[in-house]
Amino acid sequence: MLSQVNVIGLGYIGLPTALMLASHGINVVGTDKDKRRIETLNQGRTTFKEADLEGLFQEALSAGIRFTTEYQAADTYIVSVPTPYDKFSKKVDAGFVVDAVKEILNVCPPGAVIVIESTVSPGTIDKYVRPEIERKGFRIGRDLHLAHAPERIIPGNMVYELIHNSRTIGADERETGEEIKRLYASFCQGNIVVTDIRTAEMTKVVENTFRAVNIAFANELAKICRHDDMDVYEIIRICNMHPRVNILQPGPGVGGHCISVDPWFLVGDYPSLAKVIDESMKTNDQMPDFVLNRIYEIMKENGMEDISRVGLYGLTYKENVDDMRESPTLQLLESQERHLAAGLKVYDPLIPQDAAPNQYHDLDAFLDSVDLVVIMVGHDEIRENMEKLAGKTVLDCQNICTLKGVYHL
Ligand code: SAJ
Repeated sequence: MLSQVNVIGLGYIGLPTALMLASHGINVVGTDKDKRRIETLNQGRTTFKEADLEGLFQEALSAGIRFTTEYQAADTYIVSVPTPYDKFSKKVDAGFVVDAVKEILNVCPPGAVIVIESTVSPGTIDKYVRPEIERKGFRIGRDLHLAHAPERIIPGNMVYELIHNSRTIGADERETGEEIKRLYASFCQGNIVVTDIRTAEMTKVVENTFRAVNIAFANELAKICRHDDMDVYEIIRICNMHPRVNILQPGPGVGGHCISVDPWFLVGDYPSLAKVIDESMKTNDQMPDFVLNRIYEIMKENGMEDISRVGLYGLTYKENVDDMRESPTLQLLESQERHLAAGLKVYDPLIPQDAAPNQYHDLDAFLDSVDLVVIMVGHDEIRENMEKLAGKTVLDCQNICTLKGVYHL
């Protein structure tokens, strides 16, 4: 049986995974190079908000999980570090993964398994990880083993999905795949499929690309419907009653560190082949500007002139999370038409810290300072306080407002 797991990278994916393993009887050490993050965890506090994370954290602490900035000697390493994309080439930037693997090679005992959990484009492990290991004189398959186990959990429901989602494990040898499957099966009740590494790499990127393309389709429909004053939500609702149609929802843009990033890997690697994907990503990326245009249209229609009397309600990348990575609100504020956004007020009930110019930390003060409210995110707290928007002009980019006379995308 596996005796020690070292989880590298304690962010949105690494931390819940480490806690889950620890609370299911696995001896886990979590490693992160960010000293402040480690200090916070060692003081008994979690580093972000997520449903049921706190309870899981307490269970893992009782089970003896440790947090450190040092890499450990362990039987299994789970690498869960960021994989951004290069803004110019659109290709995956595997730098953090390669750095983590280099550090692991300094401490790992013979026979250890390195599991890359970070999302990478197909071929990344062959191209960047294997050569690094071989350069250090290790023989893969003999001195150590490689696997890829991309995660599928959705922020906002991570703990539940860690337990219930199915997973994919890619490995060179069946035995390694089965060993890693047993490790994840300590907590995962979903199906765990074992395949090869490149297939696992590709499936993860394809899943997120499918969602990005579907959202882009919904966003394009919203634009078409706006052009001729049709109700896109009603149209999608009716279309989705067809047994083989399942269109997602239009929105003010696509954020987060997955759907707005991973499909670019395919565009970067296959520029002449990934046409639909490329156009979809551009469509999604244009949505914050589309919202900015809508703001100006609505201001004109209502005789409003002062952009500083307009407020963006919601700053996170989606509902009920405190994660602002690539958030449509931040994209809008940083739009190429930035001068048009200058002066916009901002408020998000889930963001207590200063994150944007003209940000309020109190809902009433925010509402007092604006005439036009733009609902950017569908937080429960925003839904629950909807009656406070009575009397305001509202642009609802999430189709959640129950008041009459509201504008939509
Ligand atoms: N969005 C829309 N319309 C929709 C659904 C989402 O505009 O109908 C927007 C959201 O508001 C948000 C963005 O898309 O800005 C992404 O949100 P999301 O909820 O679709 O996805 P993520 O990024 O939180 O999580 C995704 C998930 N992937 C899939 O559903 C295929 C999750 O399962 C992955 O684990 C995660 O990416 C990841 O880490 O890769």
